[in-house]
Amino acid sequence: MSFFSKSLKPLFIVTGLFSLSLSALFSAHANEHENKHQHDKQHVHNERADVMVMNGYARATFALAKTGAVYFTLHNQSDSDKTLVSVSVAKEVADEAQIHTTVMEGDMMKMRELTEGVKIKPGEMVAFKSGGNHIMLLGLTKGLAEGSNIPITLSFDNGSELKLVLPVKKDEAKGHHHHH
Ligand SMILES: [Cu+2]
Repeated sequence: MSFFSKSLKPLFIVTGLFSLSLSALFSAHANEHENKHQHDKQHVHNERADVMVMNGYARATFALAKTGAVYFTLHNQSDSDKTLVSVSVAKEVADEAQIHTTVMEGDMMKMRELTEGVKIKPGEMVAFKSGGNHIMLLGLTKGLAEGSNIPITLSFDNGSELKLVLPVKKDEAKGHHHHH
């Protein structure tokens, strides 16, 4: 019995520290993580861009949050490369929108701005999701309330723009067990 408690205790502490540092990391980015299941689709088609946006939404935040994340899948339906070069957000919502990616540095997950954008090859689908490429909203004016909508504009290298109004949704992964 005493052998058990001796050998189990250090393991427990290590696990606790790990999840603590993880949550500290993610809260810095308004929990830019999770959200795996989404069922309702929305298709916004723009003739000039020839890029379709699917499953777009912004993740709901707490009222005082300063950062938020937007996710969607882009489908290039044209026969030439398209690069998402920048994203802008309505001033009433946030100061700025950036294209981010998530990289591992050692055992740390970090966010990086993709200043050259994200290229989508003809016929290809690129998902912007938690733990990967995503759109980061910086300087939120009042957090993102579930059920509201946010206007954002995607700009492509050929000068075309996609104006979207995306729903704000709760992180569905929350309250569930973590699946890997
Ligand atoms: Cu980010």
